[in-house]
Amino acid sequence: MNRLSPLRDAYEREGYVVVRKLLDNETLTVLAEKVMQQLLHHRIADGFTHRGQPRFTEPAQPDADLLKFVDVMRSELTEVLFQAPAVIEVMKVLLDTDEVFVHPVKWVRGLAPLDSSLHCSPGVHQDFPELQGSDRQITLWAPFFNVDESSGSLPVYNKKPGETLLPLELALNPSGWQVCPQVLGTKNVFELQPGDVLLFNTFTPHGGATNTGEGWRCSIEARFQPLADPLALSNFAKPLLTQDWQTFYEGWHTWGFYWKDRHPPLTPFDPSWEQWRDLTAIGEAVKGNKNAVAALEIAAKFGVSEPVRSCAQRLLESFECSYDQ
Ligand SMILES: O=C(O)CCC(=O)C(=O)O
Repeated sequence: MNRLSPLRDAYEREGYVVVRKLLDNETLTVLAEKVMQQLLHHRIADGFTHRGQPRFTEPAQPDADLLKFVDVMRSELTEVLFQAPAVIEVMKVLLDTDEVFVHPVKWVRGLAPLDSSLHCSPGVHQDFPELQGSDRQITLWAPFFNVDESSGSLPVYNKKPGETLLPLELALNPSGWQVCPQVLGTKNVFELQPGDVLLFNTFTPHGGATNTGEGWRCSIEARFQPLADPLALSNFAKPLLTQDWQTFYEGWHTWGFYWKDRHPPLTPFDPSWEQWRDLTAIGEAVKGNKNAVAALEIAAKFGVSEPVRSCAQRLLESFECSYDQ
């Protein structure tokens, strides 16, 4: 493996790197058309903006299901896109390994304009606590249509060399938390075209994209790691938005269950971090911190034990009462 690769040096130094024109254009175009078809079908786009993004139109009813791109995610082409030799070659260089593993779960996201009813943007976070397993995991983030800072390109932040987990604070975003702004290094945001990718390490802070344009920022993401590194079992448990892998892979010809006989050593998911978040949100809510509301909603729904769920629910209700007064 080429240890002196400039790409690898840049990745190791910054925690991220942009690679232009990496993804297969034909495959990406077919997937982008599927994204557009879904937006048109739901009547939340009506053509393209001058920047080349699907132009946003308000839905009759704001509904979170409009942000679920099941068909695109279930398409075998999403797998074809990331298993491509050119992509795997780059991963081999960045990971300094001959054997790369592509995580089975891929995400497709639509980020609606900031002032719209469907705007929903994850705050600045690190991937590791949710994904666990290998500390060398790489996230690949790629837009389906042109994107720049104002139309929602994903920001990545520098951090100090060797730093792993960064401190969190409560925030009113979909996860309820964000990395404390005071520990973040420089913010970096790139103008990207279809085919370009942003690659970053599992500890690299990223998120908080803002889309002040008129269009949808639509993106796809996948994760990669050395085959020999550990993988948390939760990454295999279930596909996103589909009941099980059998259903997910229905109709696939080549890549269905590609991981069955070739996957990293599996490790249990460590729930202590999620439990810490739920209990801290409860503790802060008791002290009257209204920034705990989003984290409480998650604790009320997904908390590990019934007392945690009901306690979070009661606190939420007490906040709602105090808002009413
Ligand atoms: O697309 C976004 O705005 C967030 C993406 C993200 O959090 C990720 O790729 O881990």
